[in-house]
Amino acid sequence: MPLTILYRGPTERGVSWRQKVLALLPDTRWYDWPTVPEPEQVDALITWLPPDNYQQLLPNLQLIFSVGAGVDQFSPATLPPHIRLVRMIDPGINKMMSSFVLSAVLMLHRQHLAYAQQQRNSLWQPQSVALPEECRVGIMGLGQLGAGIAGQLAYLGFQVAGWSQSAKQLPGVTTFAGQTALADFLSGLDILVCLLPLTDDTRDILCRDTLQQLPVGAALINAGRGQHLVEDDLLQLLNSGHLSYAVLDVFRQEPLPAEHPFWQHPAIHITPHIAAVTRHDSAGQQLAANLQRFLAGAAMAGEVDKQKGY
Ligand code: NDP
Ligand code: OXD
Repeated sequence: MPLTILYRGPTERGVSWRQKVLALLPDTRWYDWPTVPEPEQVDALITWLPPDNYQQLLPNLQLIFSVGAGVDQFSPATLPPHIRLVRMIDPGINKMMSSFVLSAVLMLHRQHLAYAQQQRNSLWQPQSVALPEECRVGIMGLGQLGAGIAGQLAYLGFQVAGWSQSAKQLPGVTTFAGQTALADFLSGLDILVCLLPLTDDTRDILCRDTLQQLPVGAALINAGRGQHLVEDDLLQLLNSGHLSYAVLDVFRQEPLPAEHPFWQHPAIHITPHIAAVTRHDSAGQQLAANLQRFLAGAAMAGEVDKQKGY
């Protein structure tokens, strides 16, 4: 049976993905939201955010494809058993997240945020200079994104640690697993990078209790989700000097409201959720290949364990 797909998102990306899917699976029927002539025929929904009441609207839905790597917006554990959830696994996302995290680590390591402030005050004042091997970077989340980035940081000479749910072995990376190892992981870091998925276990994980286990002067990079971070706790730890800087790409409310204290804080560097952006070209190919796997009854890349939530 050919598939009927409902796509919801920017038109340009829809055109590109439709072409790639039809090139591989020419019998596919493709609807672009909000035009859904036969909603009961829709097998697969491709979207970043699900439309209201989509499960009632699409009674035969079998598949949801997130256009991004994260799936928390679908509340995976609440999906019925017959709906499978697939996140975007795409080399383009990996490359972009790598360049974001590497640039943020290097910016902190070489004190560029301090120099940016000094420049605003015409202040010529060298900061301490360290070699990469004198800087300890820890990655929370050693999945598709975190594991590769940990390896790249190790290659650059940084001391790298990683923390995940299950035990891992990665060349050049000291690994920690599970809640019981979190304190040991945190206590030896100069820079903490959050690349966790948002689940019930990871919501608010970047709170006072966790962040104050970092050594004094450590910095935070959050490219996971805004709901990982307890914002007031971060402000207090920056203001007390326990933490030196925070580089934040994701926020509890996006766009970040104009009156939010983060905007004017001298120790916070903000980017507008751009660490990794799904690309039309490579992601479209991944999507088409996954649909082909689905029709062949094969395992799809990035299918989410709905109970785990990632
Ligand atoms: P993966 O699912 O591949 O990896 C998740 C990692 O987190 C795994 O190593 C997993 O451990 C670990 N983990 C999950 N829960 C826990 C926990 N309770 N304790 C310890 N470790 C845990 O995800 P990706 O690497 O593909 O993506 C990570 C997240 O990055 C996405 O979910 C999304 O939120 C965010 N993201 C942000 C973007 C941006 O632009 N800012 C862009 C893309 C993604 P284990 O391996 O043992 O299961
Ligand atoms: C994603 C994101 O999850 O953009 O892909 O945050």
